[in-house]
Amino acid sequence: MRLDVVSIFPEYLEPLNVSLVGKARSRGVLDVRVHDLRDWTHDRHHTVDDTPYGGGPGMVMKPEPWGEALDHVLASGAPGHERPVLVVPTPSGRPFTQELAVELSAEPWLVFTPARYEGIDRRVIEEYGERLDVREVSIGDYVLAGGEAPVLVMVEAIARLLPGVLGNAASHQDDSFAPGAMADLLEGPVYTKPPEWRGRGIPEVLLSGHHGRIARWRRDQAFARTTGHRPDLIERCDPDALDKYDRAA
Ligand code: 6GU
Repeated sequence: MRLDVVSIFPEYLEPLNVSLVGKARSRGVLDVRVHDLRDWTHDRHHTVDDTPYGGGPGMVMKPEPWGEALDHVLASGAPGHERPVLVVPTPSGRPFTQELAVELSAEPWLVFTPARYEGIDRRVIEEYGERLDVREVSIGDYVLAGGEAPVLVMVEAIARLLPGVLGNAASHQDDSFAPGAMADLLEGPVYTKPPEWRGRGIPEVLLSGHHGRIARWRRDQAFARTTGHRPDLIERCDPDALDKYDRAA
């Protein structure tokens, strides 16, 4: 998968060289290219923003540098892969969910446009929306100073789904929010050695070797945690996904 990121803070994207995403890059699973938006400015001060039409606080990112940057990135597409999905991080976007991460992980090419200030001149989104699949996406109900941290969040969520990136393919099968048997339930607690730490032991059932009882216990823990932390997930879950034990709880 190829990923391009255009930003006025390319150094903010340095963590893409680290850990899981960094390893995917060095293994050739990911081709990540970070671009400095200011490379497509032509004035002495490398200006990327200006005051908003209609007045109001803050600044708006000018369309011309974005247009030149995106034209440059699009022109570098390999034959057969000329049209990336354009991911535009914005607090006014659609929610970024595990479902969207799965969908985007199937794309050969994603281009991210993290903005600062009050966002990008609307005409840029209109212009590329005529040629590309454009997704305006928010990572949650809070406001950040810019889209770079959301890009790191989204790339990590997407990269770990790519074949050959996680050591163990089974390790995301029962993730919180993964589709499947534990769908819509948060993951419960986990334990490892030593068997006793500061006087605290391990739940007996996990030492029993009884796979049926262990699965039952994990499911009950997941249900209890979801009820406590995210009652909204229980409300909207398919009643058939709850079993008789859950309903009794
Ligand atoms: Cl994608 N951008 C900004 N600036 N703030 C956010 C966000 C994105 N998602 C949640 N808050």
